[in-house]
Amino acid sequence: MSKIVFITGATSGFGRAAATKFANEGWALVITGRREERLKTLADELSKLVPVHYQTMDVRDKNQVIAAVDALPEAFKNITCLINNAGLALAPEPSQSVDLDDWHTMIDTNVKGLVSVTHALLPTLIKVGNGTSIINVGSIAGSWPYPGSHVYGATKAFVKQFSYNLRCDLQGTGVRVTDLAPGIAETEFTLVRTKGDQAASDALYQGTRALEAQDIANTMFYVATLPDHININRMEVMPTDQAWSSFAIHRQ
Ligand code: NDP
Ligand code: 8X3
Repeated sequence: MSKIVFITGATSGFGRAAATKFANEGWALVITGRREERLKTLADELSKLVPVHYQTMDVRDKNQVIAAVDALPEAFKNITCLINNAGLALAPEPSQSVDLDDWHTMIDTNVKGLVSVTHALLPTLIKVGNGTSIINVGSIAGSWPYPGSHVYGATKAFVKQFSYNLRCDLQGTGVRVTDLAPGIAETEFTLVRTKGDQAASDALYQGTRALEAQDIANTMFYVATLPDHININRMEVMPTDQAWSSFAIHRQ
C-alpha cells in the first residue's frame, strides 16, 4: 500500500511544492486549500503519477475540517504524514497600527486551524502508528523577534510549543512530530502579507538568494522518510544569505 500525505495549503508555495515532491516519490496525496481551481489543476497534473484526492477546506472553520477528514475516500483514509502548512502573515506594520481583524485572522489560521486539522487526524495517525509524522510548519519568527512580527511570530511560537507538547502525549504511539521552521522563502507569502503589493514582495526578495519552495518540500520529505525510530523535534532552515542582526537601541 502506498504512503499517503495530507497537505494543508497545497494551492501555493511550500504546500504545492510538497505535493509535487511527494508525488514524484510515489506517495498518494490528499491536497487541501481554499482555492478549488488551483487544487483541481494540481490534482489533474499529479494524478498522472499517483492517486490524488483534493478537497477545498478553510482551516479556520472546524466543521469544514472535520467534514473533510470524515469524507476521505477509503483509499485515502490511512494517512501516513500530515503536513500542517496552511498559514499566513498579515499586517507588516507595527502593533499599534494593526487592524485587530488581521491579528485574529492569523490566530484563527495558524493556531486554531492547525490544531483543528491535527485533532481531526490524530486518531488516524495513531491507528496507522509507526513511521507516521506530523510536520508542523513553524517559522524562524517563532523564535526570533523582529519589528512587525507581533502576532505572526507569536502564532509560530505556539506551533513550536504545541509540537513539543504533542510529542510528550504521543510517546509510545509511533507518531512523530516536527516543528519545521523556515527562514525567508520566496512564495506568495509576502504578497499575502502586504495584501497584494507585488512591488513590496519583489523588493524583499531582490538581490538575495531566498529559500525556494522546493527546498522546504525536500526537507519535509526528508523528515517524513527517516527511519521510524528517528524524530526530528525542530528543524530551522535559513538561506545562507540570512542571519541574525544586532539589538536595536533607541537613543534620545
Ligand atoms: P503561500 O502564501 O504561498 O501559501 C500559503 C498556503 O496557505 C496557500 O496554499 C493557502 O491556500 C493556504 N491557506 C492560507 N489560509 C488558509 C485557510 N484559511 N484555509 C486553508 N488554507 C489556507 O505561503 P508559503 O508557502 O510561504 O506559506 C506556507 C507556510 O509556511 C505558512 O504557514 C507560513 O507561515 C510558513 N512560512 C513561510 C515562510 C516564507 O518566508 N515564505 C517562512 C517560514 C514559514 P488558499 O489561499 O488556497 O486557502
Ligand atoms: C516567514 C519568515 O522571516 O518573514 O515566517 O518571519 S519571516
